[in-house]
Amino acid sequence: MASLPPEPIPGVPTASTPTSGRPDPADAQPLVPKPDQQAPESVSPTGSPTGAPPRSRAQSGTVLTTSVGLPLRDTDHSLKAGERGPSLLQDHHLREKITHFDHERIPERVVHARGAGAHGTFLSYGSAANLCRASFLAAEVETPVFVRFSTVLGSRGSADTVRDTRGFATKFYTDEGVFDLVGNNMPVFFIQDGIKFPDVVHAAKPHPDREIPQAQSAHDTFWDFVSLHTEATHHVMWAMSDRAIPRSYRMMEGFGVHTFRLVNADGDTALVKFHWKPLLGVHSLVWEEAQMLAGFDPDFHRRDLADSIEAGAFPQYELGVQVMPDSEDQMFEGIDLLDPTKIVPEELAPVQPIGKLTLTGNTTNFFAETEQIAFHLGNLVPGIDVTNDPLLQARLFSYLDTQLTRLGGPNFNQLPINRAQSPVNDMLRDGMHQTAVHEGIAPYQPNSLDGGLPFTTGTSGAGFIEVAQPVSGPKVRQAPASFDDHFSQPRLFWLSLTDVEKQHLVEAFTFELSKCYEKPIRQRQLSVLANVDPDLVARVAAGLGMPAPAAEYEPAEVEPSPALSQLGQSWPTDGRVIGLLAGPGSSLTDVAAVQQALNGNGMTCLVIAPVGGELEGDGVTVTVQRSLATARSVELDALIISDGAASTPPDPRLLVMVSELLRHCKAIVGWGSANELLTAAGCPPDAAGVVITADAAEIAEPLQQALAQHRAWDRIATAG
Ligand code: HDE
Repeated sequence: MASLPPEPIPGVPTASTPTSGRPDPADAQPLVPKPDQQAPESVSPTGSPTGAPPRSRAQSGTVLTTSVGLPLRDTDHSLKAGERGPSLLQDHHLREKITHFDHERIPERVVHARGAGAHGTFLSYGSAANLCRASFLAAEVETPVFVRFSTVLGSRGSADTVRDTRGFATKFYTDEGVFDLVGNNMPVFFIQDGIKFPDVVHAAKPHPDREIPQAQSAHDTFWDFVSLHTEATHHVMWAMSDRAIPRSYRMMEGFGVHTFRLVNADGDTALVKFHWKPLLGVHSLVWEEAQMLAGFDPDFHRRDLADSIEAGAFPQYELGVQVMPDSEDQMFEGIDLLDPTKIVPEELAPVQPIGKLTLTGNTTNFFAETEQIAFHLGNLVPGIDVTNDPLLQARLFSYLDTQLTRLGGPNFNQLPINRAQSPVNDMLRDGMHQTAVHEGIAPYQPNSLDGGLPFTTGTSGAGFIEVAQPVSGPKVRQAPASFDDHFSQPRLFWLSLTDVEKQHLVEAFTFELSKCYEKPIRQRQLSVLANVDPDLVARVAAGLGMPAPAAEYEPAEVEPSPALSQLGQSWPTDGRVIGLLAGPGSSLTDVAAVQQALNGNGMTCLVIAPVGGELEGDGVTVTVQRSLATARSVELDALIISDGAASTPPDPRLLVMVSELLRHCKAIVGWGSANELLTAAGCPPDAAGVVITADAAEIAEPLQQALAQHRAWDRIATAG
């Protein structure tokens, strides 16, 4: 045991350990990348492999230079007229350094500004090959991808765990060009027509006068908008549910939201909805925990993603499609497939798996990759086409347009992270930040001077073909009558949840509406909820201390969809974060054995002790990863209390930790004297998800069982 090296602390900043002295130029070595990092593929701006190592875009050499390679003798003193004199205009290094710094920031995304990204691969099962001719969906094809997860409302520096929809955007670098699947973790959207997007975003963003609240929907303008646009009700139900506070990006579903049209090699079409299913299951935080995390660790989701990739617990998701016939009316079982506020319940059209995404690499440089990536719904490949969903149609315009401001010109697809990994031969020329060096003199079509290049694919069948969908009708600013049903699916969602999930939803509505100053807005939203369900509105109204209004419409007859609930199954425990409490009285042999067993099982076990440094004894050294000054319960999925870990009386910070874990329904296991700490913290002896064993060897099984359920929800009483 003593010969094993102590377990590392996740998130170590660099590949090599620094020295405590001042670095000596004589020892200069080129920078070594961290093993968990990946970089954009080395292709030219026009998609040709360069053969250069991915690191060739990083800085080279060991000497400080200007941006054009002039070696510099000093960078701490500006050039002055005498030691105490003013700076000289001729100091090029000063001006270059300051000028570049002055322009380091670019506009953040107008929505989805806060995000985290990772590299990975998509392995196609081939099961969609009969539906779709896209080459990347043929059997066994592996396609490099980059995924960016995001919140919607907050600014770039806002907290990760706010109540919000999450973006789940994937760029597939296929051999037929880039395909972007730009989805969310909720399958429906607030509005049915993209022309309202600026309005809903203006309502949801902070109030323009004081610019508060940040990254929140709990304010008057948001609820004003959604109570006046009742088509938002379905998305609002999802946003008030546990889906809006995911435990991890690794544990949330993704949805394409709109209906897409797939085309196979014979030209047959089908309507589909895309789904990402996380292999770890769909899991959420509880609201108090999410709020605490926003303060204790605003980077919680970003850190979780990076740390798990670093630890080799690679996040995985299956891509699946719900397949519906491409009928003339584009309806399925009475559901309008062009209405993005509607789902197709999985019980009516099962999600058929077509491939698996594995995230294997962290970014080398956040700005170059996560910030500069530019998604666009119009990045399609042959075999995948759009439908007439009016939300989707507006997005086709927006995603290209927004990059012109954000990335400063029309050549954003030449940024390394956006480059296609297949041949690019466009006739787009020049513009700000052009990095391709185009050859030839005839960028027009047809031409005879450049040998006719580039040729279109014509009728060869290799190119992208828009499905020749017939269109007709008068020019109108109107929605179809089928878009008028705003309440049946919110009701379907409500009725599909378990009692605990319903309770959380009621609490979320109550919290958010309580934050609205204006009573008429609260009243109006209660009237909307009355049309969803009488029990729901009664419970929210009770929490607000207001009378529950009567429904305007008869509640719709709907069949619940069990697939919408997150609970009731067992899930893998990979990448779960476990705190292991140790103290001067603990057997370090046991502590080290437990930590190594958990880490070996794909979890991350953090040793928590009264102070930092190392614990030594029994011939064993254990690195302390969190001291009581830095450890908080919200970072953990479960706590293990080793025998002898707590002093008598226990440190008050431990009592806080245990009581938070209990409130948040997290597993607590321990051995030996662990009971004493639990009793001191007021833990009932029969609390669900709490197990104390006689010795260390017995804790693995109860811990595994508890974690597989995610949380011990039986601990809370529900009204249901
Ligand atoms: Fe977006 N959306 N959106 N959106 N969206 C953007 O594009 C927009 C919508 C989504 O990680 C912007 O590059 C309009 C639905 C994600 O970089 C912008 C409409 C869904 C991301 C934009 C919608 C999404 C964005 C901001 C209504 C789920 C982050 C910066 C017509 C299916 C992508 C940017 C990333 C980002 C416009 C509605 C998902 C302004 C006009 C529905 C995941 O172009």
